[in-house]
Amino acid sequence: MRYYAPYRFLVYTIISGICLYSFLSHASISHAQSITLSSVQIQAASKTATIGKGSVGLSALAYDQNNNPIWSGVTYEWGISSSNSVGSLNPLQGTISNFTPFKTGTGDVFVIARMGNQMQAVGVQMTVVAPPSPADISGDGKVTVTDLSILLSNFGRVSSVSISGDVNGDRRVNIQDLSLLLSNFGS
Ligand SMILES: [Ca+2]
Repeated sequence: MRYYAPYRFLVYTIISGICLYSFLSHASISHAQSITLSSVQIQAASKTATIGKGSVGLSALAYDQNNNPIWSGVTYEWGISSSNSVGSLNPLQGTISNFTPFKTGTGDVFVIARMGNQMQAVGVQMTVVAPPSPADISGDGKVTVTDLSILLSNFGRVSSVSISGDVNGDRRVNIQDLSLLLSNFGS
């Protein structure tokens, strides 16, 4: 049969293709089952939070042994060190959590990632600071002689717009502002 051989070759090719497809499918399933939860990382919008200025967004993501993100099958549980609670977390489950500061200091926010019977955890230190004092005219975070100097250079001025040195915001720089500045001096 002259035409039988090519036909048989075609059949073998198709069977080989099916076998290869089957092998590759099996291989990829085996790969999926062997994902290792190698690490979890926290991304923080900021590691410094100011009291009264809202919450800071945090997100967690788990990574496999090849440092690729694991997009599904991982649960996240958030927590904060209780010995120095400087804020609260909400929600306590899921990839996203918000840190709301309420006391100055530092605290460790952590997340525990779980996948099957595998577990990884990571922490990030959050620093909570007090809102800036209105007496900090120069905006350098402290009330110093620099601020006193600015206030005194504008002393007695009245304006319809904001004036540098107007600590209490009444559009005039006077003894009240000086008093406020001196009571916050050095802070
Ligand atoms: Ca004033």
